Amino acid sequence: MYTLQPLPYTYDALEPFIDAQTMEIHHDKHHQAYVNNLNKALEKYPEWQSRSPEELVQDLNALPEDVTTAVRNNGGGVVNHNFFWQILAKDKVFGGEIQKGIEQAFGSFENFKEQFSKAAAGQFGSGWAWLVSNNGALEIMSTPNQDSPLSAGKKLLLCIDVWEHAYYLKYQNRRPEYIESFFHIINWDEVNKNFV
Ligand code: MN3
Repeated sequence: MYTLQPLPYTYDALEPFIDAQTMEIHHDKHHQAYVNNLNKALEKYPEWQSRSPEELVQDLNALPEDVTTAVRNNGGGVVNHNFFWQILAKDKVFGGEIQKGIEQAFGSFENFKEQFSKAAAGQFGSGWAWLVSNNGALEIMSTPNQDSPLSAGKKLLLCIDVWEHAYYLKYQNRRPEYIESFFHIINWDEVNKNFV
């Protein structure tokens, strides 16, 4: 059975950029629900339960057809949130190999920020924006719902959750303001580790 990965910090660790109440509900209710629903989806397929959620999402087409959508949505929800919590932290400094990579791929950090913010703001409805590595090439992409770039064979470097549950309590409909805040809480140490 899959279990909820604990938050790597306290609920208030990202204040004031993301408020404690949002973090608590987001992790303990929303993320937990994806875990519960993934368990429910694979109840009658014990042979699949030994795969990590990441492995399931990387190989959706191998799954029994009647659970593909449930695993795509809920396995995706599990892996996307597992990953998202890790790349958030306050007071981290932009630098290292990822700085070189971003400046090379996008010309400047400002260009990267602009393109990434556009992808995040422009994702219609619920979804995510990502910085991924496609065989070593940095790319910005967005995905709807809980679709993961892992399903398309990409390596995850950085992401933002733009579901309303990620920001509505504090920012209401002001998604661009939430995206601006996100840039204050990127854990560049983790992003550098992902980039290796
Ligand atoms: Mn979420």
